[in-house]
This record gives sequence, structure tokens and C-alpha cells, in this order.
Amino acid sequence: MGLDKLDRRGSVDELVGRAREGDARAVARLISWVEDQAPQLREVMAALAPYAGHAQVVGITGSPGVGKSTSTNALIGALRKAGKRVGVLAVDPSSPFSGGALLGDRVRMQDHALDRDVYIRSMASRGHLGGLAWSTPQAVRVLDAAGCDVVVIETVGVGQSEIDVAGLADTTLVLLAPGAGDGIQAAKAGILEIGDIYVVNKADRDGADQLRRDLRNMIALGHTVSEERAEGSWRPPIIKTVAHRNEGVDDLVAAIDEHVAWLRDSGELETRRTRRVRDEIEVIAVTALRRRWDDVHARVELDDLAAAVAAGRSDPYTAADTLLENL
Ligand SMILES: Nc1nc2c(ncn2[C@@H]2O[C@H](COP(=O)(O)OP(=O)(O)OP(=O)(O)O)[C@@H](O)[C@H]2O)c(=O)[nH]1
Ligand SMILES: [Mg+2]
Repeated sequence: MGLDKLDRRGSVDELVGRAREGDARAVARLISWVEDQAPQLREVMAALAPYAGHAQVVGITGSPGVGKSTSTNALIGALRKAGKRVGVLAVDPSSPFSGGALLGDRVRMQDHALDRDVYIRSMASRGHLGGLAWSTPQAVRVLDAAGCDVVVIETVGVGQSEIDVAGLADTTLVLLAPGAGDGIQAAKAGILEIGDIYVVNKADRDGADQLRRDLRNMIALGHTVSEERAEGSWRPPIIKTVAHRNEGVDDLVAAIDEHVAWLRDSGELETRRTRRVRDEIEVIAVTALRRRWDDVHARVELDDLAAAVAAGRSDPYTAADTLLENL
């Protein structure tokens, strides 16, 4: 091991140690490394490995403005009352920049800004390969190792992202609000398959009960259609909330607890977590492969190979083999 590497090792160990004690700045630093795909990450993840698997991961998704951040704020309050340490990752899959668009989120979670046992962080993909699928699970690992009992991932529902968040969480909350035909939208977007718990937020507005009925029907339909759901399968409850007034939040917490108990009893927790890690490994491997692939072009002159094939001196398979040999 070179001196350089020894030095780095020392600082990684120190940083991980501090993060383990819940030092917010060390946690921030580690998550920045995750966002930047810093070379130290390999060592960080190795050092964090023994501490993984404690945190309960809750995903919150739904259309822009439906009340995800307000609900997260309310949830943090309830979880803190129960003595839990909470980490929040506000993830914007559409933006390569953290901060900007998500500043509003932080404002809505300000109630907890000074609480040592709450860590709130906005994250962006910064346009990297693998994007948030790559960085989110690793950021969860950091928060998990830092002693968070619950990690909440808030994702803006834009297209594929709400489906993706379901893959990252133990329990996925899908938020909807009355008006704007949200129920029908939901059915179209395919989110009726991903929710473990549905939340009709803004229940102070007209149409909340109608939305709840619509949802209940659509979910029931899904259940009979999907052939013989095994006995003891989870039937997603629908909770009504008025997030900015903390109404319904206790019901929501109870539903989350119930889901977690079901996950454990049914063995589904292990299944989900293994699936999640499998995806994570794949993204890391494919990202590495992709990097090597980009490097190939520095070493192999593709134009020369192409010219040879075009002139009949070689064939495309042989030329492709040459590329692969250089991976
Ligand atoms: N009337 C009413 N307004 C609410 C409720 N919950 C949230 N709001 C308001 O809805 C607006 C959007 O809330 P946010 O929590 O920022 O929504 P969001 O889903 O996080 O929004 P994005 O992160 O931008 O997608 C804010 O002005 C909230 O105060 C509710 O239950 N009833
Ligand atoms: Mg928000």
C-alpha cells in the first residue's frame, strides 16, 4: 500500500468513525462523496458494511405539490416523539443539481432543522452514469450506519421515478390529493402497483372521500385480477391526512408499523432487501463496464477497424471481438 493510499485509508476510517457517532458534517461529507462517485467510496462502503441493515427505509412519492415534504415533516415529528433518529433524502431525479429546486423541501422540513437526531439532505444525480439508482442506496447506507432508525426518501413523481423509488424502499407511500383527476392519473402511471400504503393528502379539500373510494375500488380490482394473491398478502391501506395540520399522521405511522411487521413476518423484508442490493450491485458493475467501454475508444482505433471491415479485410464480428478483448 503506497503512502498516499495509507493516508487516504486513515481519513476514511476517521470519517466513518465520526459518521458512526452521528456527526452531521462527517455524514454530509460521505454523502457528497456518494454524489461525486469519489474514488474513496469503495473503502467507505467496505467500512460501513458491518453496520448496514438496521434502518427502516420509507419511500414517499407522488405528483409535484401533493404534499410529500409537508408529510415528511409531519412524519419526522411523529418519529421523533417515538425517540427515533431520522434521516431524510430528498431526491430529484430530473435535476442534476442539488439545492435549487429542493430548497422548498428544506423549508417545509425546517421544524426539525436544529434537531441533532434528524438529518435532512437533498440529493441530485449530477448527471452521472447510473444516476440516482447508483447514489441513493449508498446514501441510505451512510445514514443507516450513522444510526438512523428510519430513512425517508422523498422523490418527485415524474414518470419512471416513482416506480424506481419503490425499488429503493422497504415501505413505499404513494401520496395523492383530491382534484386534478389524480386517481385516474395514478392508475395510468402504474403507481397502483407500487404503493404499500396510499395516502390521500389534502383531505381538507373537496373530493377526498371520492378519491379514497376510487382508489379503494381500483386497488380491489387489481387484487382480484392478479391471480390468487397468496394468503396473508398485504392489502394496501388508504390513509387520509391533512399534512400541514398533522391530521392523520398517527394513522399513517401506525400503518407503516403494521407494514413493517408484515414485511418481517412474511419474509418479504429479506426478499426486498436482497432484490435491492442485487440491483445496486448490477448498477455498480454496469457503470464500471461502461467506463471501461469508454476507455476502449482511447486504446482501439474504431475507425481503423471499421475501414478494414468496409474494405472487406475483416468482418464485423472479428472487429467487435477486438473491442471486447480490450475491455
Ligand atoms: N390544503 C392543504 N395543503 C397542503 C396539505 N399538505 C401540504 N399542503 C400544501 O401544499 C403545498 C405543497 O406541499 P409540499 O409538501 O411542498 O409538496 P411536495 O409534494 O413536497 O412538492 P414537490 O417536492 O415540489 O413535488 C404547500 O403549500 C403545502 O403547505 C394539506 O393536507 N392540505
Ligand atoms: Mg417536496
